Amino acid sequence: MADAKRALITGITGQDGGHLTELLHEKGYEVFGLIRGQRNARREAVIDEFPYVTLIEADLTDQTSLIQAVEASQPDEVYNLAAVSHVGFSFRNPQLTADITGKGVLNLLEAIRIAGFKDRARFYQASTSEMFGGLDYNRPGTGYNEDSLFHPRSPYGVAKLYGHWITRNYRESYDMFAATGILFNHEGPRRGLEFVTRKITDAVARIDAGTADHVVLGDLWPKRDWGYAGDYVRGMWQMLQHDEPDDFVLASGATHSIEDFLALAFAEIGVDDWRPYVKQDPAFMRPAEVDILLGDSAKAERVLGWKRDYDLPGLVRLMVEHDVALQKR
Ligand code: NAP
Ligand code: G4F
Repeated sequence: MADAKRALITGITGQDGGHLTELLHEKGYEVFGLIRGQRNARREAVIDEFPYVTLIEADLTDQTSLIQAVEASQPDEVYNLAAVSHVGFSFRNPQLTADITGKGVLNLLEAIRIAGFKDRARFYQASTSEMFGGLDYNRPGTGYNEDSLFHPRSPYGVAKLYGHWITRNYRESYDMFAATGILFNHEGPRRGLEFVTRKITDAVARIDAGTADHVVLGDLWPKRDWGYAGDYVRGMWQMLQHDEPDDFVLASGATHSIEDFLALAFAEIGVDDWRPYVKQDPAFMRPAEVDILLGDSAKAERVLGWKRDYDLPGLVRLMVEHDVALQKR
């Protein structure tokens, strides 16, 4: 392991953290993962699945713990995936979201500088299509790209925009290799049950197993540009292997409504009409909605050679098959 590259991942207990850990391990990296809290419920699962990872206790809101994490891991690459990442939750917890998703990025960049790693560690910031806002006035026909206007529509989107710009600022001010990936929605079997795609595939599997007879959702008309998380973490890694730090959109280039996703997911268990199985509750609706997201990842494809393996039907099949198998177990 003496010559192995060393990567520090924040958010290792999350969806992308799991995919990225697998990818970096396959590539021969020594992987360090930040874990927060004195009794994190997901710690044992991470140790079981990734026994080769070194976990380091730290929190994005605690500067001292971040400096110690950088010193302990001596990273060549830092992937900042940690965040309050649920848009609905961010409306109910706006200050917490600002502290973690926004200022947490500054805390980590400063930790890298203070620990003396600014010229060694390459930094990836998990920016998001939520920064665009999906409104009519700034909706480009071909999809949002790296030059599109930002108009965040949630405390989450606003906090992420701070994280995006502070990363660019550290690149410009301190000559750090600090890259941002503006990623559109990406999903898969590791997705948390609080997000709409996994909530649907989990419910479809329960309905198929006869242990549930409906799912309760919010608005069904919003459109998202959905891809597979495994494809997107490969793009993150490619951004840090590029010869200079930059900003890249990763997206599928297609947009579909929640209704479209429901139709595909229920079709996997042989149900043609999903409507009798879906109820709606305003509790799952947001004070301001992002109407439509559509991304244009031509730059990442051209400059990095980024490619996707999954389209939406393939992604839905993967998720439903996974959740049906879970129910059978
Ligand atoms: P996720 O599954 O919700 O994971 C979030 C991670 O952040 C968890 O590991 C969580 O750890 C950690 N975390 C939260 N607060 C923390 C704190 N104060 N200190 C340290 N760690 C903390 O998110 P994801 O889907 O993997 O997304 C990864 C990143 O990409 C996030 O920043 C998200 O905002 C961004 N993003 C995601 C998408 C997408 O479609 N998935 C698209 C664009 C951008 P605990 O286990 O301790 O809670
Ligand atoms: O699955 P969602 O919660 O994802 P959302 O809000 O698009 O955010 C995700 O993608 C972002 C990238 O664009 C990331 F930055 C962010 O971290 C996160 O990963 O909701 C998708 C859509 C929304 O329009 C929401 O209003 O589904 C709608 N929806 C309808 N019913 C629901 C529900 N969303 C959730 N979570 N739960 C529902 O019951």
